[in-house]
Amino acid sequence: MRRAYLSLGSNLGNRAEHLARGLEIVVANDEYRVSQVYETEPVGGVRQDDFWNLVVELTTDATPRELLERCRLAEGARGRTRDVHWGPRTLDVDVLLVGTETSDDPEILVPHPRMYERRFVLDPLAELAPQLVNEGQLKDCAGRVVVLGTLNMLR
Ligand code: PH2
Ligand code: MG
Ligand code: MG
Repeated sequence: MRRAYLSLGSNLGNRAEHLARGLEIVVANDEYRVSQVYETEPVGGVRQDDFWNLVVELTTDATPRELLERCRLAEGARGRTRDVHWGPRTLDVDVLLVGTETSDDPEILVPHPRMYERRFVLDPLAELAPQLVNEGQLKDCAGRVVVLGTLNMLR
């Protein structure tokens, strides 16, 4: 067993519901801890509404590939379509870290190659696992973020 971290984001439709339902799918039968929900300014891509983002920690034996499959299942279940690159989405789930494993499979790069540039990833990650993020990394990365509270509170 090791700790894996996934990032969930939504900025289209009922964001709390997409996050909550998606979360149920990605955790499967693993033990998990979830960060609070952060309202975050869109980074890159087209002009679009603010995202709600969170990070979940799994205690799992799943491989990066298996985790990617869960991400795709959860996105599909929430009606995710892929029309605009980095455009608005009901649910996006990305694998950030899987223990100390690295993956150079182009479909599932681990650690996530852009995670340290993104405040919407690092703030919720630091909430769950402060040892994985340092002050300098937080200072250098982009995007306004506001803590909204727990997912249960927002549903
Ligand atoms: N996801 C992206 C691009 N930009 N910005 C925010 N704030 N939150 C996201 O989840 C996000 C983004 C690509 O997946
Ligand atoms: Mg993403
Ligand atoms: Mg994605």
